[in-house]
Amino acid sequence: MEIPVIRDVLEESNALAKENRAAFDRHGVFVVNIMSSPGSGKTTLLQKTIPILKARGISCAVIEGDVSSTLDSERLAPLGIPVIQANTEPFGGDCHLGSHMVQAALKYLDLPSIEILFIENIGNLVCPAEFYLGENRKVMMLSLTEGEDKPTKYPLMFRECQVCLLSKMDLAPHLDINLDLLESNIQKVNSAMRILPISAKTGEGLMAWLDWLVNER
Ligand SMILES: Nc1nc2c(ncn2[C@@H]2O[C@H](COP(=O)(O)OP(=O)(O)OP(=O)(O)O)[C@@H](O)[C@H]2O)c(=O)[nH]1
Ligand SMILES: [Mg+2]
Repeated sequence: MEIPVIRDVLEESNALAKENRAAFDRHGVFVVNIMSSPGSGKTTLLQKTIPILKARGISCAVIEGDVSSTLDSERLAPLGIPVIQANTEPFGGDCHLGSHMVQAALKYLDLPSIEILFIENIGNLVCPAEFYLGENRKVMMLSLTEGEDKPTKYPLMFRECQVCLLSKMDLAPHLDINLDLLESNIQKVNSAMRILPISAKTGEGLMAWLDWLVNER
């Protein structure tokens, strides 16, 4: 008797991601998957970024990933853009968004009217890096409070992403973080990675981040 073996556990996931990507491409939607540990500042950055994009006439939407709750979506709702909350708790509490969840969220979005779709992935520095969702770019955030050793200890996230936003720069004077060491640790893992220091609190680096977004689109 021949026993079927699923050789690529990601096969099905990637097939759905490709369908997502085809839908994004068909409608000219630029999709950015933002990933980080819990609390690095993803939602806060979106709260600062989206109003500026809106003021420039660029329409945005967000798929908000969390294990549980609609708290982050509630923070983004006042921006007046489409926000879809994707919770994994009812399906076992996955620590990352899957391409099937993005596909489910697309049913609630009018893609032709969206220019940039942000996917805020579930806060986790490991699992989200493993899954392609159909996005155009993967961006990660590392807050200064997390330490210089994270690129060495959690390399996949740093390898997979094109940009590392170093967040909470305003806290630098209060921390013992060695920024040169952190940057060199990032470069050892991914020498092509673009490092953008930002502070959502003071606005430092926000323009460089917006320039990157607009240019990449
Ligand atoms: N000092 C400082 N605090 C910040 C900054 N950005 C975010 N925070 C704070 O960090 C905390 C977490 O921010 P969030 O934006 O909720 O982080 P998140 O990555 O979306 O968190 P999860 O969705 O739970 O993974 C909040 O208390 C923010 O006010 C910053 O630039 N400087
Ligand atoms: Mg958040």
